[in-house]
Amino acid sequence: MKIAIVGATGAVGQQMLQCLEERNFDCDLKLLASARSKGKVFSYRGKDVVVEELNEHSFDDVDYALGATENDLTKKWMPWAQKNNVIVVDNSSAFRLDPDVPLVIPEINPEDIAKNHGLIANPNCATIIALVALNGLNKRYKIKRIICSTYQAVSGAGVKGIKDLENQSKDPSIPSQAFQYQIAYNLIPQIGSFDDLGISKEEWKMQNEGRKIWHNDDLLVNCTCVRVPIYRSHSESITIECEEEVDVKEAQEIVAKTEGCVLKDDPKNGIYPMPLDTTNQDLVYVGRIRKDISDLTGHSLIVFCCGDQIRKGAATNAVQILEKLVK
Ligand code: 11C
Repeated sequence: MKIAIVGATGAVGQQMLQCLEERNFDCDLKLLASARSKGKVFSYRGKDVVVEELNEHSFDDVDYALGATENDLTKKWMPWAQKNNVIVVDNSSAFRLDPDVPLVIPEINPEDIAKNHGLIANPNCATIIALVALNGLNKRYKIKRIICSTYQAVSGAGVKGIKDLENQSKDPSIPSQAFQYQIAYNLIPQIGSFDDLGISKEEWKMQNEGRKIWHNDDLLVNCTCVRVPIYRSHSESITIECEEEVDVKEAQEIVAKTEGCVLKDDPKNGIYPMPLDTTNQDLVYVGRIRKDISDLTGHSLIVFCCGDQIRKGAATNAVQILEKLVK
């Protein structure tokens, strides 16, 4: 079996390589990237793999591909993969809302993988982390509405975002490559461009993608997405309004049993999720679970969650989909 990683030298592509290695994925690997990275060498399961330049013949001998490129480039190479009947798990947002393309979080809707026509989309990182945290609660209480504020790591903007934080932490006068403003010692309440309603592209994703993943077209989401000077874990403060009345103790028990989650909820003893603790591992930490006292019906709950953006928010989720596909 031959698997290609497209965009293999970026932050997500490199993490995909590491995830495959950690999971001892038995395959021949092809690493594809731009001309600039051609010839770089990486190791996979004890063998050297040389990065090749992506072109229309790259997929001639490939069975599956993991996509980790920006939307424009993804749209360019996808027909080359499809021409060769390659099954693709793609991390870009280019095809996520296409009705023919399943959008999958394996802990939530693995059954949708079987509906694929050669392409499965990986959701946005903030969406994955929130929905994994909320999935058990959604099953029990049926979430109608989500109000979310995100604290998103610089890794969401790729290697350039990580470099900006590294550089500016030492010298704030170094100009940003990935952001409109200095990110060290600052935060930026903009991720993606704004529309006429004043809502950014990133802020639409949790509603649009959440509806598709949970198969609930009535889900309402109001999101404020903020970039913060944290390297690679996103954090999210989330209020959920549910059809059923909620109970804090029961909600904690549900989260503790939810696949992909770890309950970290003993605030009086200083136990709650923090982005440093979720860095470089695959689980979503959930805590600060409490009633929303501003909703007198008792149907609303507040949670705080953190998850590694490059791993569960991107590469790990894609590799989990691939594992289910090849089974
Ligand atoms: C960020 N969530 O933190 C973005 C990165 O839709 O896959 C991923 C964008 C996406 O900037």
